[in-house]
Amino acid sequence: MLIKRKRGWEMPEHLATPEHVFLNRRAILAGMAAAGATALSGGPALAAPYPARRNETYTLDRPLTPEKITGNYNNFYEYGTSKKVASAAEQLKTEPWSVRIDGMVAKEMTLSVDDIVAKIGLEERLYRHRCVEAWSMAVPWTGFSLAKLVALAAPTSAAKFVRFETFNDPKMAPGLAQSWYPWPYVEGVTMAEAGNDLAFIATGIYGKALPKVFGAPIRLVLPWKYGFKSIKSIVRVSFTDKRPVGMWEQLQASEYGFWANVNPEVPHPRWSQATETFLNTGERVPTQLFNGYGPYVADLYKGLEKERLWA
Ligand SMILES: Nc1nc2c(c(=O)[nH]1)N[C@H]1C(S)=C(S)[C@@H](COP(=O)(O)O)O[C@H]1N2
Ligand SMILES: [Mo]
Repeated sequence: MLIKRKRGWEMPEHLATPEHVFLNRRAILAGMAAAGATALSGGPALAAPYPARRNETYTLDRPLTPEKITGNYNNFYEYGTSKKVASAAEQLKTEPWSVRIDGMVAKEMTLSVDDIVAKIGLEERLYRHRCVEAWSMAVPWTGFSLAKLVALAAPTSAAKFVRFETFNDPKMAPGLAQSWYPWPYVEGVTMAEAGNDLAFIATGIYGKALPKVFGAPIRLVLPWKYGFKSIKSIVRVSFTDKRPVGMWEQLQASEYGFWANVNPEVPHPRWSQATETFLNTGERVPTQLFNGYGPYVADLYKGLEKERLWA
């Protein structure tokens, strides 16, 4: 091969491919294709959605966590309570998959993930992720801002919240037969949160479509909130004037609330949130307010100080 594209998530963030270099490589590759070059093993892949161009707005203060770590340490309770659910999650059937958009919208609709991607397009972003259990990772998601999906859905002015729901088919996930959980997995955000550019819908990670265990084929990513808000394998997006009750809130409201913004100074009832264990290294590092995303999101919570914003 004449050109080997280095993968950004394999190197520290400061060494990752800057956007202009990436674009130049694409231009070179396109030029070679036009010239009839045959050396390209991935010819048609030039038109494929992965890897997507990186949006450099969001930068990391730590190295990316390799897939061999993040793909073997997951929370996906539909497949059990252990972190080793990757092989069980292979039962998830992602084709066909459709997402129902309903509630307070101009017109309810059902779209395939391919339709959504074709209409909106994809970009890559490097985000930190902080689980409420006090572990953390940093990963390259591919997807688009949730605001673009909201625009596509065209909610009416009566809508105040977006409610997300995961599939609920025990044939695809044995955990769903466990009746002590109030399935399906549900999560929600306010319309203002949904309109913040940081709120992201992921269809990919590590430069390819989401492996099943990460919540294929389409999931939410809210990096300033505890990880349980980032609902996986979404089948339904509803616009509503009632605050959604998430599955964890329904199960244990004293520990898991609606807002769940990361705050090192507000402990979970059973453990401190002051620090987190970085999955890469096992290193214990201080947790940051809003997981370090305060400059982007703190304004969302002005005037809401009486709410239980932190758990
Ligand atoms: N449907 C569904 N979504 C979910 C969960 C889950 O169990 N089911 N776990 C949540 C939690 S607690 C975390 S930390 C993240 C984990 O995402 P990851 O496995 O891709 O790292 O997914 C969140 N989304
Ligand atoms: Mo989590």
